[in-house]
Amino acid sequence: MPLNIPTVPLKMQTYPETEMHQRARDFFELMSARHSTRDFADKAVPHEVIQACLETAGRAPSGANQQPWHFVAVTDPDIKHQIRLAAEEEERAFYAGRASDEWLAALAPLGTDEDKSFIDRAGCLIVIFAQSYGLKDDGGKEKHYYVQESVGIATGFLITALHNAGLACLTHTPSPMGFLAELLNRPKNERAYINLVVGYPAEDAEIPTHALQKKRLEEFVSFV
Ligand code: IYR
Repeated sequence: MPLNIPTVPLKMQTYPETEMHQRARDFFELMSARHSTRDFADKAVPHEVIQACLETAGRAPSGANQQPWHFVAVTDPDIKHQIRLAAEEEERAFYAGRASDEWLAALAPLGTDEDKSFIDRAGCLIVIFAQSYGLKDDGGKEKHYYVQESVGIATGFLITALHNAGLACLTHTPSPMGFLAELLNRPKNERAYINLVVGYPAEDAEIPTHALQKKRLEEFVSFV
């Protein structure tokens, strides 16, 4: 279909149907084994692997292709520790009253609490920022579209890429998260979106059995 804009051919691999089935099932198996964990090994993660996974995140679709995201990969133990301390301060307030009883009840099967010592252990934090608007070279603002959706999709790409590479992660969202932009000196157009804790899983890493309770396809899909 000719478009009246500059174009290039879409170079995308397609497969015979039997191969499609196999690939779809294999990918399901791979992703079914992905779970958030808080049990990380105290071990550095290879920089090149993090970089390649971030490249993958950067290939996510976004509103008007504006790519309204920024990722800060933190491996410096001192900065990680500062982030841990600031996060624990918010989490203490959260568990001591900021969270509603209904919220705490929903979290009960996960066994979470204000202890975020895994931030010190995990090799890397990838702090994901959403750019509510863009900053033009002349200092002006550029409106961004579908920011939350775009950054959410890029985060999904990243989590998938990390799992594919054999790294575990946890989507940590202390609330409020303003301290992350402050500690990492991010510009005023950026809001922290998720603190993604990344690392090798500990040898004895566990997950709550609750995590295995996934909805059956019929419960979350309709075919029309
Ligand atoms: N931020 C808190 C609470 C928390 C909230 C949700 I929603 C979770 O899925 C898990 C935890 C914490 O990290 O402990």
